[in-house]
Amino acid sequence: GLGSLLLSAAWAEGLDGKVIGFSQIGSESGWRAAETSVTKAEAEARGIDLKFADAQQKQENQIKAIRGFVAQGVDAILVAPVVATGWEEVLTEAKEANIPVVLLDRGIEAPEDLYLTSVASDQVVEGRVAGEWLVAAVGDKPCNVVELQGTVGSSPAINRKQGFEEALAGKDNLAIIRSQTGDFTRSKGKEVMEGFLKAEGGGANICAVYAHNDDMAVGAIQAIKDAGLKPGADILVVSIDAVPDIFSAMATGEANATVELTPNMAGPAFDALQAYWDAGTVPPKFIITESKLYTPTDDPQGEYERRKDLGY
Ligand code: GZL
Repeated sequence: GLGSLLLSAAWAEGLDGKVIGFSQIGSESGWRAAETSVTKAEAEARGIDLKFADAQQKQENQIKAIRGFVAQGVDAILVAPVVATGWEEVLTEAKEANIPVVLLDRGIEAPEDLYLTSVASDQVVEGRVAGEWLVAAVGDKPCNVVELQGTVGSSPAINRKQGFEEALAGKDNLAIIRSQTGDFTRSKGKEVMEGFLKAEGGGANICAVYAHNDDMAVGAIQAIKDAGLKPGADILVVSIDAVPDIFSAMATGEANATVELTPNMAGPAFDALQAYWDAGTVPPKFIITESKLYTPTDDPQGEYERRKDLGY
């Protein structure tokens, strides 16, 4: 009858007309820019009215944006939390307003009832996959590694460091001799790598650089070339994200390995919200996306082509 027809129409309606706020960190990296464009496309495809707020990598701007979404009475809030701490107060305000929160691509240290679910990779696994690749690549040769960390206090920086160190544990031919944040950006990654090269005999003492994201690796590659060395050969380059430009570097032998991070965290987030609203389905607290290793033997040119139009 008409009732069931309306019900099925409502079901089919899905998220059409829903107003969802998105507190995005900024556009510090190519990967972040791709996440933003993919999220907007996913929202568009579902008829969602997405309210977008760019925080220029400042937590206080994210907190302001979330407060604004609560005041607006949005239906849900997506947050990519720039750092792991300091969220309890504002997320409690969202909870008290009965607005579900979904975390994207980074985790937080807070009671789990403050968010409906979190869509992210297992960042410890990412660091471990990167480390295991380097261990296999160097065999028993001595190898001094320098590390470009992500944003201080962010879950990826903490977890990717932990995973990499786990992979190197017990391998006494490998040592992390310098480690500093490049804040996930190309320019800072280049600047910090320049400092490492100067401090280590122009790079003669450095066998590999591990960057917590490809953008810092691309910056480091430039610094290595400026120092007259061959990235990918004199100094191995391993990083995370699988952005198009790291595949270009692989195609010219200037990068050696990356661990893929999908920019599409919003798709699973929107699906979880739809099931929650339509059927009361409570999602798992953590929706983990895949981490896949890519090296120059994996058709880097083809991988570049597949990714170049996703908004990186
Ligand atoms: C990881 C994500 C990181 C990317 C960087 O999930 O938060 O933030 O690896 C980005 O490129 O800056």
